[in-house]
Amino acid sequence: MKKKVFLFVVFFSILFTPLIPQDNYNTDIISVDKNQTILEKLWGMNLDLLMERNGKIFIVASIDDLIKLEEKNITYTLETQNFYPLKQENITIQSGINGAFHSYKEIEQDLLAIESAYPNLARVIDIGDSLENRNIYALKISDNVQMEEDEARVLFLGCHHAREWISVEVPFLIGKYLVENYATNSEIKELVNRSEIWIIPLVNPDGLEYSIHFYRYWRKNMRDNGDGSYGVDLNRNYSFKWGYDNTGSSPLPSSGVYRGKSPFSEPETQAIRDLFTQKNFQALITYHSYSQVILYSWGYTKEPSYKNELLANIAAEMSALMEPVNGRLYEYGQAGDFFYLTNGDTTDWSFGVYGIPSYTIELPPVDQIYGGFFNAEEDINSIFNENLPSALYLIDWAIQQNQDKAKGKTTLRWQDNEARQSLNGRQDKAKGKTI
Ligand code: 0X9
Ligand code: CA
Ligand code: CA
Ligand code: ZN
Repeated sequence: MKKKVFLFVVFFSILFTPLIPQDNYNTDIISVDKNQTILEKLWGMNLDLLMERNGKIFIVASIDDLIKLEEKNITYTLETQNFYPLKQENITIQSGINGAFHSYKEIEQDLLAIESAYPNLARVIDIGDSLENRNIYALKISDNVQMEEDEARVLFLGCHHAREWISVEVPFLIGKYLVENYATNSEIKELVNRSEIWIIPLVNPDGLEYSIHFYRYWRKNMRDNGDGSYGVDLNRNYSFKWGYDNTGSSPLPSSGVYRGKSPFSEPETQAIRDLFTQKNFQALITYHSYSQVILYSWGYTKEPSYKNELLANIAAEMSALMEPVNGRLYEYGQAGDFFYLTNGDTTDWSFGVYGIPSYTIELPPVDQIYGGFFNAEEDINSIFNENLPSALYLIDWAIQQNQDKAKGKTTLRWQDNEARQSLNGRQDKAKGKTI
């Protein structure tokens, strides 16, 4: 087969690769010899082709894929063990390697640049170290940023999952936008003056580096599980209902949704937990990709939470503000009711323990047919643009909460808003969607 044809196969396999097979999270990396016969047999099998190296094709394969390969008499070699983490000293910092997306060093540099350009508004805080000793950075944005004031606090998180590169960019760009527009935009000035906005664009720096330099589809952190497998799913490692069942997370270290040995076993989730003990956040958004949806608790059960109406109403407002920007509709709904169950995720913990509105925003594309985890560099800005109004809305909501609390009021701002009435239809539409 000609190289072009092979690239074609790779391209379409990537396009049609299921993101996380719903009932089979386990994948292995295997290799098959690259020759005419095998290439022809592989055609149309919908495999997740990873790369070509030394005359072999590497494939990310589920158990079902392995069975299919065996049925077609294709011999393969298990390679998972060989995909151990790169030693840190072997990683060369090449800023261009993941293009316009940020690497660890690039986000570090750009956060520090924001801090030095806006010393009164922005402060970079190292909130903890990853397993491989990278810093987990938070960018705090507020007036009198060196002081701790009695202000609303909102948290934006990115990149729990290594391969979801766009989820670094959106919270980072929100922070950048706030400081750059502070002087000229009175609305932004007001929001920044009355709140503390905390941005942690890269919760999983080790995983991101591994995804950039070695294996694009990496999801978890880089924990050596001691059985030849690597990685804990950081979005299954929070303590609320941790390990509630084996559907919402897995006890198996090799699983893509491995929950870890114990709640908060990972330094990356510990860093978030510890920040919460110091700062009383009023709301949070954690960015993931892909699916183009807004999700809220519960994720561990289909039962609605005790604040379901509030969570749904804020989600409706956010969705309504996002759609006009580029015409992309973010459906919304209760996480556990929407795609699949999760336990030990960020939002069930922050909502379950602290009672604050907490959202998972799955950024575009809406479907793997439109690229899955591979967002075009050219789309970074439009995705940020449509996410900005929802972020500002949540900050504003938190400010109102703070103010109402101070005045002893109980009325919530969203209850006055008529816009949500027109949105009630959206929720039904959102339900029933499956990954
Ligand atoms: O599975 C996850 O952790 C999130 N999706 S992703 O494809 N980015 O991995 C979704 C978490 C939201 N919770 C539920 N859907 N229950
Ligand atoms: Ca450190
Ligand atoms: Ca302040
Ligand atoms: Zn994710």
